[in-house]
Amino acid sequence: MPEPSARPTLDKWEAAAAKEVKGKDLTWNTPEGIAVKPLYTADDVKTDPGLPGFAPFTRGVRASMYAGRPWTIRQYAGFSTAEASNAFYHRNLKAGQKGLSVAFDLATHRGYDSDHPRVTGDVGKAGVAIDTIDDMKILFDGIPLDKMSVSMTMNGAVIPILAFFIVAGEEQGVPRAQLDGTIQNDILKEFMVRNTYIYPPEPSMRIISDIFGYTSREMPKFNSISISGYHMQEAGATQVQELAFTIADGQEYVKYGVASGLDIDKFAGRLSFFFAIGMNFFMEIAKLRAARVLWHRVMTNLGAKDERSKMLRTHCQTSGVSLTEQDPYNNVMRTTIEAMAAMLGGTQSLHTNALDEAIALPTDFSARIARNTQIVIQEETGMTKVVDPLGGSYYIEALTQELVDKAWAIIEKVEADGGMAKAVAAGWPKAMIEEAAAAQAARVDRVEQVIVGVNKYKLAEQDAIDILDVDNVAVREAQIRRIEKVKAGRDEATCTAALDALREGARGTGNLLELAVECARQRATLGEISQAMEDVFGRYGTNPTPVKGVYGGAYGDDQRWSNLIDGVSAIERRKGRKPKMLVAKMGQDGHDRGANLVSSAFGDLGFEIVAGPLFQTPKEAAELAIKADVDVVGASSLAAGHKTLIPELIGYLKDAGRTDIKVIAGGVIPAQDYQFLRDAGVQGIFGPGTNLVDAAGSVLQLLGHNVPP
Ligand code: 2CP
Repeated sequence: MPEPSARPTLDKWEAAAAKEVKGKDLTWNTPEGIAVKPLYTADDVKTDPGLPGFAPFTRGVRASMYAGRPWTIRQYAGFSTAEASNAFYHRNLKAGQKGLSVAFDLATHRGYDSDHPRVTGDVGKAGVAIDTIDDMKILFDGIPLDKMSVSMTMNGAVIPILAFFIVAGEEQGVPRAQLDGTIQNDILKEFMVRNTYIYPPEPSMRIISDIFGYTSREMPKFNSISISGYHMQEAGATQVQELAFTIADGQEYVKYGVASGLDIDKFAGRLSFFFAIGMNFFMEIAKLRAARVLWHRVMTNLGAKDERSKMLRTHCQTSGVSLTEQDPYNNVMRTTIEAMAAMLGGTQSLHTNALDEAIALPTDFSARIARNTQIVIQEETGMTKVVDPLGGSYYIEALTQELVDKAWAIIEKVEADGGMAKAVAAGWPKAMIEEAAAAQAARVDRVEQVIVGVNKYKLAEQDAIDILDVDNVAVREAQIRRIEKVKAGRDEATCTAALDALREGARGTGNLLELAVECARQRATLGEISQAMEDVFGRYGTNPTPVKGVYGGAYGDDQRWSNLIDGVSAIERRKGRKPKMLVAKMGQDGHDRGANLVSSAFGDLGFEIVAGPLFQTPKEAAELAIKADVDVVGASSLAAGHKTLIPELIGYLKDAGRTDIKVIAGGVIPAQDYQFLRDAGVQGIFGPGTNLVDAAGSVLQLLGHNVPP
């Protein structure tokens, strides 16, 4: 070591670096507004991160962390029937997975039984169909619910699903006090980004308090909520937005729980979190550390005394949107990098995405690689042997503090507005996320942000990979047979009485989960339990409001963009009105990032956009298209319903004599399905990673105007 006086100063380093890069500014301005410098030193570290296992838990919630027990390898899965999903779980557990995580289909999420006419395209797609307690029992057949921790991603139909889970335990001989697991139960982010809500916000918040009350009393090992930022990042949020809104959501739930009469330290220890881990490696590590600091601060302010109540425990999932359909084997590297960020950030539980997850549910092959990514890190690398190995890194510590400060400013704004429920109702968090999404889309389309294989280093030709295709007609028929069997075998009078009691409880103050458990015992279906509450609460719906000017604003006087605007004007002159497009979301798929981006970009080009409501049937979408007299319908599909829903839409337009209305499809559509859709009459298909400027050129061509390349 040189003597302190002989050590080079920062000024000297700056001069040396400037000389190397000929004065180029090396500051990296990140999307969250952080100016990342090329070098960090001890001068940048303003706070002592303390020790792991001690407040404010910057360095982790356990003293020994992974040296004592590695994080739980918990792969999120579920598809088609309970039988198929159960077999998949058994195979995965045998191969080294440690905890379960159930994915439900969208019909289940939205509280519909598989025989409901609104869900023909959704049953068994993107998750498992659960209609009755019998389905739930089959799902966990041979899996002891007192030993295996089970996470269930359910928000809308959270009451019937949790009731089925409790009764499945009972009928397995496991008392509910021994049930170990987590329910997502996070409705605020549903209203912001994920959209699988059923009821309006107020009764939805009551449901959450009822679940806190019941589980804190009856199920001490069960995590009553998974407060989720994941879907915000998937929808386009920056890491600061994800962090701030997630912590603010958590704060709001605690306030509601306390207002419902619960003692904060009786339920707060079982609140858990869920974050996305994207490709900004150090930012993600710092984000998890910052989240723990923020939660500790929030809970201290809310009066929690028990340190466990202030400890942020989290699940993480590698980022789905960071995966690409193009050159998909790159996704293995992306997921590995993200998994390392999650573990270096100190996650408690982790899902690593499969390489084909940008286009379909994983196959056994892709699921194995995803799972083994975690096993290799845990068992081959020695990375788990040291607690918080990045603690004390100048950059990580400085970034952690910067994220804390930036997120805190947003949390304070939320508080000033009266809390997250009010902010969500006012709509500004959603608008902020959508603006970030539009800005990001423009960066990618303009190649300011590189995505290998998509906007740089593209393959001339690409081999198709094998993907899983679910025959949802067969799944639906099997589900309907089981619903009929369960209904035929139950005592109608006691079942009706249990449902009536639930309806009354919804009108009054009875605990909804407790009442639903009785309905589940009496073999009421998920649809019936949901409907009993819907009779009182109503069903909630909103219309999208696409952001304006952000995507187009990024193009300035770009020549191609100007050519497109000229093209739109040419069509307007010819038709005497602007070209008109319905952006349609059919089925129970609430993922609206793609639809909103298309609406924003095409709106900025001068199209008249009809932003269709979520959850339309094909018939409703066709009627809206005809009524609005659009030139083109853009059907956005992210949850695998396209092969059923889009041909039906085209059928209705044809029956109405409106074959002049062109139908295009966009979203998560595997190449294997393109010919099927073309044969059904789809005139343009835009898969994942589509450049919106290219897409606009194709649509203008479809409308009879050729835009110069
Ligand atoms: C942990 N333990 C330890 C140590 N580490 N004991 C001694 N020494 C250690 N070093 C203890 C814990 O205290 C705990 O016991 C037990 O071991 C289990 O550890 P855990 O850390 O609590 O892990 P876990 O059981 O896996 O729980 C993790 C979470 C939980 C995060 C708390 O909420 C969870 O599993 N969440 C998963 C959520 C999920 O899968 N979501 C899927 C999203 P005690 O409990 O007795 O203290 S699906 C995503 C899609 C995209 C969607 O949403 O649509």
